[in-house]
Amino acid sequence: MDPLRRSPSPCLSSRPSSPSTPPCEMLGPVGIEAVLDQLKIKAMKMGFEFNIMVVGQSGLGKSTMVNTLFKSKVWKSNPPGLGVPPPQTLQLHSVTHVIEEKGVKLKLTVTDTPGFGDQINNDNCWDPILGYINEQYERYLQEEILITRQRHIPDTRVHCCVYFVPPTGHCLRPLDIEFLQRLCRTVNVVPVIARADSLTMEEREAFRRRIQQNLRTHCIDVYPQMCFDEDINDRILNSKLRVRGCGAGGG
Ligand SMILES: Nc1nc2c(ncn2[C@@H]2O[C@H](COP(=O)(O)OP(=O)(O)OP(=O)(O)O)[C@@H](O)[C@H]2O)c(=O)[nH]1
Ligand SMILES: [Mg+2]
Repeated sequence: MDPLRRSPSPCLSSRPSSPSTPPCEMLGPVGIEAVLDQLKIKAMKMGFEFNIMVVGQSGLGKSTMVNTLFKSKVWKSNPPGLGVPPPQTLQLHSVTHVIEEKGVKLKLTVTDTPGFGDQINNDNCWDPILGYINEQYERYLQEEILITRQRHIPDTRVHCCVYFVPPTGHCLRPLDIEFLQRLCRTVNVVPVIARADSLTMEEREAFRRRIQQNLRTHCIDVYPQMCFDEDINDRILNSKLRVRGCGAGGG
C-alpha cells in the first residue's frame, strides 16, 4: 500500500509531541491554553470538508442513498418526490452542500457514479471511477506545490468511498473482488450490503461474516486500516468498527 495514495483524513488531527521529548519546567502561566480556543474559533470559521463517493453495480440503491442523505440533512427546500425512484445514473457527478450544526460547518460533497457490471465484458469498468479519484489527488497536489499557493486549497479528494455489495447472500463476486482490490489501494473503502432488507437477519449476518472472510483472503484492506490505529483510543474505536464492519447498507 502506498501511503501517498491513501485518501486523506477529513479532520484535522493534533497529536501530542513525542514522549521522548521531556516537558519543560514552567515558572508561570504563559497562556498556552488559549491556543485551544484559537484553534476552535478557526476551525468553526473554516469548517470541515468531507467528500464521499458511492460505487456499485447498477440498481443497488446508490442514488437512493445519496437522496436519502440529502433529503434528511440538506435538501430541505426540495419538493419531496416520495415514491419516485431516482433515474438511472449515467455519468459521474458531484453535489456539494454546506451543513451547519451548532455553529460547526461541514462542506459535504457526494459523488454519485454510474453502475457497472452490466456489460458482457466488464474489463476495466473501474477505470472512470479510479480515474476520477486520482484526478482529484493530482489537482490537489498541483495546487499544493505552487510557490504562491492559495491559503485554503479546495479539497475535492475523495475521503471515503462507499462500495455497495449486491445482496446475493453468498460471498463477494469476482468482479467485486477485482474492483475492491483496486479501490482500496487508492481510497478509504467502506463496503456495505446493498438492499439488505431483502435478506433475513440471519442471512445478513452470515453474509457479512463471509464478506469479511473474503476481504481477508484477498488482502482487501478496507476502512479502518491498521495505519489509523495511532493511539489506544483510535485502536479501541477502530476495532469496534472492524468487528461490526460491512453490516450497514440498504433498508
Ligand atoms: N428494497 C430496496 N430497494 C431499494 C433500496 N435502495 C434503493 N432501492 C430501489 O432500487 C431501485 C434502484 O435504486 P437506485 O438508487 O436508482 O440505484 P442505483 O444504484 O443508483 O442505480 P444506477 O444509477 O443504475 O447505478 C429503485 O427502485 C429504488 O427505489 C433498498 O435499500 N432496498
Ligand atoms: Mg444511480
